[in-house]
Amino acid sequence: MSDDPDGVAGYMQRAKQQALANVEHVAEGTAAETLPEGTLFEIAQSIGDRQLEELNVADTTCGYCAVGCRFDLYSDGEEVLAARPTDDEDAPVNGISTCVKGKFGYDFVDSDDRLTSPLVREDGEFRVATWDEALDRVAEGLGDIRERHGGDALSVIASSKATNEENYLMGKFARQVLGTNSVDNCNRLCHSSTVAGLAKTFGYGAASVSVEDLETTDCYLLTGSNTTEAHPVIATRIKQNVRDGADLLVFDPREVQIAEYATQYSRVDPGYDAVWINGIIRHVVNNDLHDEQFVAERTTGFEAVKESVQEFTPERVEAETGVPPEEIAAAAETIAAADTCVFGWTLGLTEHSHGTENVMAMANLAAVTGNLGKPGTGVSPFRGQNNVQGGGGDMGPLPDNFPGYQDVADDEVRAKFEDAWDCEISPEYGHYTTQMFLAADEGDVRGMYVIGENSALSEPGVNHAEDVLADLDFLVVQDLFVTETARYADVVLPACSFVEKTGTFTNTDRTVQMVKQVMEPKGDSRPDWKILQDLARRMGRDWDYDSTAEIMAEVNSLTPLYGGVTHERVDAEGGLQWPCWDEDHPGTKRLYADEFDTDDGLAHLHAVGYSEPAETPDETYPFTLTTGRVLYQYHTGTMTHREEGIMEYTPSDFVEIHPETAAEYGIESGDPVRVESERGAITVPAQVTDRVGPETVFAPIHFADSAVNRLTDEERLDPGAATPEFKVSAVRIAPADDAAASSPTPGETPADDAGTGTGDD
Ligand SMILES: Nc1nc2c(c(=O)[nH]1)N[C@H]1C(S)=C(S)[C@@H](COP(=O)(O)OP(=O)(O)OC[C@H]3O[C@@H](n4cnc5c(=O)[nH]c(N)nc54)[C@H](O)[C@@H]3O)O[C@H]1N2
Ligand SMILES: Nc1nc2c(c(=O)[nH]1)N[C@H]1C(S)=C(S)[C@@H](COP(=O)(O)OP(=O)(O)OC[C@H]3O[C@@H](n4cnc5c(=O)[nH]c(N)nc54)[C@H](O)[C@@H]3O)O[C@H]1N2
Ligand code: SF4
Ligand SMILES: [Mo]
Repeated sequence: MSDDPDGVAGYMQRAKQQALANVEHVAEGTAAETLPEGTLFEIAQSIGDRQLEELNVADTTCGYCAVGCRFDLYSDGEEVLAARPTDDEDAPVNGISTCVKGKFGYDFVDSDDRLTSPLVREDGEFRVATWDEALDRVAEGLGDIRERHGGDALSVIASSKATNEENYLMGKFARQVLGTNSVDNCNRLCHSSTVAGLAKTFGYGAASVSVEDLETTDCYLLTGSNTTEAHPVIATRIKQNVRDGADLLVFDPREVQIAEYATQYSRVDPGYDAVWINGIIRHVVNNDLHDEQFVAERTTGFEAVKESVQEFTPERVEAETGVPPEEIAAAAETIAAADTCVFGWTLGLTEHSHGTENVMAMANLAAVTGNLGKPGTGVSPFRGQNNVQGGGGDMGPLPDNFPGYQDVADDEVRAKFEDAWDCEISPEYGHYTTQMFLAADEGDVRGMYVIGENSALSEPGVNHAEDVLADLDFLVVQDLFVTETARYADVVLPACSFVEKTGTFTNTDRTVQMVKQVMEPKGDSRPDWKILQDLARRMGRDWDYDSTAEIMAEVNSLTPLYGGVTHERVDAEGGLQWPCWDEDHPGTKRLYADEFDTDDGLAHLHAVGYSEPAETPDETYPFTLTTGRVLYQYHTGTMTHREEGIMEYTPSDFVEIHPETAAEYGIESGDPVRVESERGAITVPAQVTDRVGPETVFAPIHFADSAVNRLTDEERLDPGAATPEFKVSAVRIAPADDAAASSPTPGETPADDAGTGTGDD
C-alpha cells in the first residue's frame, strides 16, 4: 500500500484531465487515434517511484480491445491508479503506447454502482442475496427447464471480455452441465463471417499475420475498419509505416481518419463490398497481374474465380458501389506492384447479410496476388473484444465447435470430449446467438445464462430482444453491473473484471498473453471461473480447479492448437502465438508459410457472385444508416460511461449527416434529429460532416437512450455465419421537432419508452 495513496490518486486525476484535453486537441488537429506515443506514460512516470513501490503492481493485458496492449497496472487495493509501460519484449504489440482506454479507463472497477453481491428477484424487484441462495436459485431455475424441456431449451451467451480459461468452462458448462450445444458469444455479432469465410478458403478462421507484418508490409488494403478509433495502437503502427513509404488503400463509406493517411481513399456505398473487390480481382487477372506461380502451386479454384469476376466490369462496379473505374484500376495495380501486401478489415466487411461472401472475395484477392504466408503479407481481420479470438473462438464456446475449432458433428472428436467430460453430447449444432433470440419466439429456447454480454443493447433489433428477455422462463445474468440486460434477469451474479483475476487473453494476431490480478475482487464479486465452478458443483458435477493454470492444463490436453500454451510458458516467453502444438513448439508467427490448413494443403478459392444488402433504401426510407464506434467509448458503455473525463468529451451518440442533406432538411450540427427505420426510432444530435456521403448516415452504438439497435433488424442474417446486417438499414431522418408532429410508425412506442426509461448509465 502506498503511504500516500491520496497523493497518487490526486495526481492521476489531474494527469487524466491533462491527457484527455491533450487527446481532444490532437483530435482536432491531426490524429484522434492515440495519444502521441509515450505522452501518457510520461505523465504516469512522473508519479514518484518511491510512491509506486508501495503499490500492488502486475504486468497484464488490456481488457478493452483485441489489439492486446500490455502494461504494468498499479493499484492501491481500492482502485487502479496507473498504467505504465512494461518491458518492451513483454509488450510485442504496443511497446510503450496505449490508447486512452487502456491508459485511463479504470474508474468502472471501483465505481459506486459495481455489483458487489448477488441479486434475486422477489415480487418483481431485486433484493440482495447470499451467494448460496442465488446459486441455488440458478441451479433450480436452469435445472427445472432442463428437466421439463431438455437441455436444448437452454442457451448460454459466453463473454469475450472474460479469460480463455473462463470461456473454456462456459463451453464445458453448457455441454456437460446443461446438456446443450447452444453456447455462443459476441463473435456472432462481429467477425463470425470472417471466421467462416477464412476457414472455408484457408483453413483457420483467424488473422494469418503477426503485428510485425503490419509494421513492415509495402502495401495495405484496408476496408470497413475505422482503425484509428477502434484499433488505435495498430493504426499508429500502420501510419508509421506509411510515413516510411508504404502504400495505404482505404475503401470505406466514411472518410474515417485513417483515410487521411491513405495514398488512395475510395468512398464505397455500404453493402456492396464483394462487388468492388471482385472488380479489383477482375482488373488483376485480366491484365495478367496475378501471381501465377502462387496460384498454380498453392491454390485451387482460380479458373472459377476468374470466370465469376468477369461480370464485375468497371462500369458496373461504379454503378453499384460508386467507385470510379480509375480507382479500381489504380488499387489493383498498386497491390500487384507491391512486393508485399496486407489485407485488413473489420466490421464494414462482415456485419452484412452476405459478410461471409465479402470475406471470401477478399481472401481470393489475397490469394491471386500471392500475398499469403510470406513476411509482410497476409489477411488481417482486426478482432474486436479483448478476448474474442481466444475466448470467443479458440476456447469453443460455440454451437458447432469444441475448443480449437474441433467439429461437434465429428464422431471421433465428440467421443473425445464425451470421454473427457463424462457426458453425452448431441451431434446437432446448437443455436447461434442471433438465432437464440429467434428460437425463443418459437418456445425452443426458454432459459438463458448471459455472461458478460449486454444483449439488450447489442443484439440486432433490440425491441425484439427485449421482448425475448422479458418472456424467458428463466434468465441469469453474470456481469459487473446491473446492465440493461440484467434488468430482465431472475438472478444477477456479480462477476469481477480483468484487473481482479488471473488467466490469459488471446489477441488479434493469435498471441496468448497473461492477465494478472492487481487487486482483490470488489465486494463479494467473484471471477467467472469460480462462479461457474460453484454452479457446476451444485448441478451435480465435481469440478475442482484450484487455479486458471489448472484449467489451461485441461485445455492443453484437449486442444491441439493450444497443446503447448501453458501459463508457465506464456508468462516466461511474454506471449505465445497459436498454433502451438506441444511444449517444444515455438508457436506460429505467420500462418500458411508452407501449406494451408485444408485437406490438400492448398487454398480453396470459391467464386463469389453478386450480392446486395437485404434491405435497400426506398421512397419512405431513403437513406442508408451504418453504425459503429468512437474512440473514447466502448460498446454499451458499461465500462467507459463511468469514466468522467471520457463522458465530458463524448456525452452522447449522434448522427453524421452530409452537409447537402442537412441543408435540404434544415438541420444544423447539434440539432436533435429523429432517425427512423421500419422497426423503430431514436433521437440524437446531428453532426453535419462530409465524412459520410449524401445518401449515408452514421450513428454510434454507445448509449442506451439512443440505442441504435432499435433501428436494426434481427432477421437479416448472413446465411452461414448468422451475423446481422448491422452495417445497413434503410432509414428516414427529420428534425426532431417536425418528427414529433408526424404520424406514429411501428416501433415508435418502444423506442420512446426506452428513451426515457433506460438511459441512466
Ligand atoms: N473505441 C472503441 N474501440 C473498439 C470497440 C469500441 O466499442 N470502442 N469495440 C471493439 C470491437 S468488439 C470491434 S468488433 C472493433 C470494430 O472495429 P471497426 O469495425 O473498425 O468499428 P466500426 O466503428 O464498427 O467501424 C466499421 C467501419 O466500417 C465502415 N463501414 C460501414 N459500412 C460499411 C460497408 O458496407 N462497407 C465497408 N467496406 N465499410 C463499411 C465504417 O465507416 C467504419 O469505418 O472495435 C474494437 N475496438
Ligand atoms: N448496431 C450495431 N450493433 C452492434 C455492433 C455494431 O457495429 N453495430 N457491434 C457488435 C459487436 S462487434 C459486438 S462485439 C457487440 C458488443 O456487445 P456486448 O458484448 O454486449 O457489449 P459490451 O458493452 O462490451 O458488453 C460486455 C459486458 O461484459 C461486462 N464485463 C466486462 N468484463 C467482464 C468479465 O470479466 N466478466 C463478466 N461476467 N462480465 C464482464 C461488461 O460490464 C458489459 O456489460 O455489439 C454488437 N452490436
Ligand atoms: S488499443 Fe485496445 S488493447 Fe490497446 S490500450 Fe487501447 S483499448 Fe487497450
Ligand atoms: Mo466486436
